[in-house]
Amino acid sequence: MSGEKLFSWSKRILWVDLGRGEFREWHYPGEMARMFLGGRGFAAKILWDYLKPGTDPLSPDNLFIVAVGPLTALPGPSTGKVIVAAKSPLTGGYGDGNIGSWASVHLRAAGWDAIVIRGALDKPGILVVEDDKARIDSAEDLWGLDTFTAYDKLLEKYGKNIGTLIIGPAGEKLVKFATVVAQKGRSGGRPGMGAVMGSKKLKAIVVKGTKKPELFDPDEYAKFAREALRDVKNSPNYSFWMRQGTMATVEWAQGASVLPTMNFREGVFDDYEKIGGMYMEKIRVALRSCPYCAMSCGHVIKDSEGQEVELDYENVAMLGSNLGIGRLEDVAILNRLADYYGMDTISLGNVLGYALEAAERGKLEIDARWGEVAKIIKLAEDIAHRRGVGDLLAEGVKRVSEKVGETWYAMHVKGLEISAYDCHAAPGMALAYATSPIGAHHKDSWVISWEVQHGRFEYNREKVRKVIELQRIRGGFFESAVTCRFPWVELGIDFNHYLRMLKAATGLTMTMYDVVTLADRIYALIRMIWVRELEGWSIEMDIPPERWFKEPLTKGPLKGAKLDKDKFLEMLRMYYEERGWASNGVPKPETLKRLGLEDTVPLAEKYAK
Ligand code: PTT
Ligand code: SF4
Repeated sequence: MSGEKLFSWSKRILWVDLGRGEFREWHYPGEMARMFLGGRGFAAKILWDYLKPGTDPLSPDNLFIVAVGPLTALPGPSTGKVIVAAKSPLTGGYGDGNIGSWASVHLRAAGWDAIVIRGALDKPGILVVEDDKARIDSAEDLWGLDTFTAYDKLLEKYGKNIGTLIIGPAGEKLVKFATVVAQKGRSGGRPGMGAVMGSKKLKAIVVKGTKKPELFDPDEYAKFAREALRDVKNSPNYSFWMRQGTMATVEWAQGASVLPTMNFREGVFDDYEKIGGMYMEKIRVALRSCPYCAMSCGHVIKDSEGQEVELDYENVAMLGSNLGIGRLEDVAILNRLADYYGMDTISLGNVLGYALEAAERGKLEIDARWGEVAKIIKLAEDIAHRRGVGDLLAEGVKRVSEKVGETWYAMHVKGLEISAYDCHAAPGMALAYATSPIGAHHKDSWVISWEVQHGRFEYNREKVRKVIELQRIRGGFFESAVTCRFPWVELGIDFNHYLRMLKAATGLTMTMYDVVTLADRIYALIRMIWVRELEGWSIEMDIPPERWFKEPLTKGPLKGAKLDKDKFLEMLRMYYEERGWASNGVPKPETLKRLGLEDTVPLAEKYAK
């Protein structure tokens, strides 16, 4: 099996041991590609097989994984994406993120499907991968620099035609929600992937490749890619998308009463128009995108300090309405600083929101109140540098709330902060957050728009199935094929385009049944990683924040709305049933066997109840 030829996959993974200065090429078995596809699937498989159980996420033994998939960086719709993954220092469980980056293109061109990095350097360094060769260069001159300056210096040193993954001061200082920044304004790895790089003293990864992936049927692939791209351009949503991208969600979220406001107290914000897509359109100065994208969504404005910033809905909602800041140019400063220092905007918005609320309640001493831009900016900088109270806030909202002693308004699941959709009146979205494989993130199941249209106050099996359907396609397929999901999500191109492109690229025929099996396998494996790393599991891990059950909305058309705990628990039980997991949320041994995950069965036998 290991001698078998594969198409599109290079079948090569680069293993790097930073401590020993060793570089090893691993020809993984073809079975791994068929069972896990790439990206998140590979990351989960590698972490399950090779991460020592109980590893401290910030110790040299953690594995930092960079992975592409069989559709990554092929000429097709929005394919320039890469996954970063590791055991998360924020949650203690599985963590990953998806970044638009030239590193994706160069990794494919260098002929690697993934890089797995173990160990730690004594002094700051850069992992440089040039086609088959890898080495460590010194980063002593870059350590301490923000990601924008470091990016410019890397281009100066290695040339413009490279892919980069960089950390900023937040990653160096082990801020628990530090991200990896690809190029100015593209950042990912919410659950502290930047801190894992920082703990390894790895300032950056630079990749340069000159080859091309070999495809099963290049002509067929080109034909299918052209057809998909034609549908992107012909989508009725295309022109509005090009005007506002994800920023249109501000107005939508306000209309649906889900715009996070004042630490998710409310779902409407009086000044929403001042931070919305319509306003952004008027002051936009540029449009940027990830590599290989024909539907660019990086809308750039000038912030209050005159600096250019690429905006997205999540960033603007979490650093705007959630903090009571109603001026887009001010919000943009916080967005820029998060990219500049390498911190996750969503977690930053949450931890700042929590701090402002705790201060208002007299539980935390900080010199800032809702909407006080300059003071909030100072706090954000203190977090990045772990100065003063910033050192505590850098630990993330779960740990901060435990220290403060008020946890019911700490907005997280499993330690990962909630992204920008309030769920007082959205039990389906609350379930999506509760069961996301990395903690509260919308990326696996953005069920909220469907839910708002199809009965938001219902707690039923149809909704549970919708959450799972989206998790399978978004979290299972797109994260493992590693290509942007927006052409499908936002422009509605037919999902079959992807299956056709995959077949032509790899020769692998995948039906929807195979997609479901793949996704369920990856989900079950990730859950088993959590079970192993946490030494057990409790249903409490899948419960959304208490605020949504306890305290109703006090404003807007949905005033009085809150979640019903009993009904939510009933939905969670349905979710476990649909997935073939036991009533405590651990996959049942028979489910794991059916998915081909036999080596996880003994652990499930111990913990599934
Ligand atoms: C993603 C999360 C998101 S999801 C946003 S905005 W979004 C935030 N972006 C941040 C940012 O910017 N800077 C920063 N310092 N922190 C940030 N944290 C937040 O991170 C992103 C786009 C977006 S914009 C989305 S939805 C889609 N996400 C995809 C995904 O997850 N998978 C996939 N196959 N395709 C996707 N396409 C879209 O990509 P995380 P990016 Mg980001 C600046 O990383 O950890 O996955 O969390 O990567 O290159 O900026 O593209 O309204
Ligand atoms: Fe990147 Fe946006 Fe294009 Fe997706 S749609 S590849 S996130 S620019």
